Amino acid sequence: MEKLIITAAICGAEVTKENNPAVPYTIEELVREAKSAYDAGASVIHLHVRWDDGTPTQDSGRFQEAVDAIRKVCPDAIIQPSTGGAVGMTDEERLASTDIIPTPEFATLDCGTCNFGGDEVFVNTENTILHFAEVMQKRGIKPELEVFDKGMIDAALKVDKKGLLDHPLHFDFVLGVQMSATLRDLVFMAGSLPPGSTWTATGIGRNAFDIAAGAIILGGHVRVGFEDSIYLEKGVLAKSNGELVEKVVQLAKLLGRPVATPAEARQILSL
Ligand code: KMH
Ligand code: ZN
Repeated sequence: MEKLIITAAICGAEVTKENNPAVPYTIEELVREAKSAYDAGASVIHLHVRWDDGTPTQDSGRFQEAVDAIRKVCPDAIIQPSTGGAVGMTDEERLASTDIIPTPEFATLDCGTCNFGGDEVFVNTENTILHFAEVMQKRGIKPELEVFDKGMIDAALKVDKKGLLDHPLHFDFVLGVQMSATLRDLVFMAGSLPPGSTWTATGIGRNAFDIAAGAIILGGHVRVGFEDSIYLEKGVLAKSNGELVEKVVQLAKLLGRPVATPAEARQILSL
């Protein structure tokens, strides 16, 4: 089995310091959290940024500042800007996170519209998905295809049919937002991909580590971090993203799956 790629989603756009005081907002806090995750074994940093007051932004200057600062302490990490941003942002606003130097090697591409709790809807129309795929392909950015349910795999494959995705494809299954975070559904999703694809799984909230264990066993890769879950175990807040990554590293060790370095992750992902 391939070595395990661990992605740390260190910040997100929704979680706040009220949820967990260690959630990073400032550049210094983002650097601290990225370094804790990288030191623990993460090879990919999935990045959202905030203004100092916690407001999410896709401002390219803020991304540039964050990436440059993270790069100083995690020199070979794969930094993956979010193009999802926060609910309600325009497409152009969202894509601005990739307008940095050097052009990112990897970025997310969300493959459908989904409910985000209450009245919140994360909108990704077919034209948005096509537009993001076209821009990323032109600029040589590998998309991580974010899928929140099975239909989004099919939506991604429609984009692929138009020639807008370079192979091999890489997916991230986000389980526990729209579809349930169960091993049954993880197995179904993993079995629904074209041959040669790679995939990562993310379990939201209390399912983070069940899904991580399932992904490790099934030959997928794992994403954890404050964007997805703030608890190390029931009732115990994680003090850092590094603690969440460390728990995945322990699971991988118990299950006999070595963890990939950033160089190995680049090879597995064909970056
Ligand atoms: N914050 C969500 C609205 C991504 O990073 O591409 C979108 C999101 C997905 O987090
Ligand atoms: Zn994200």
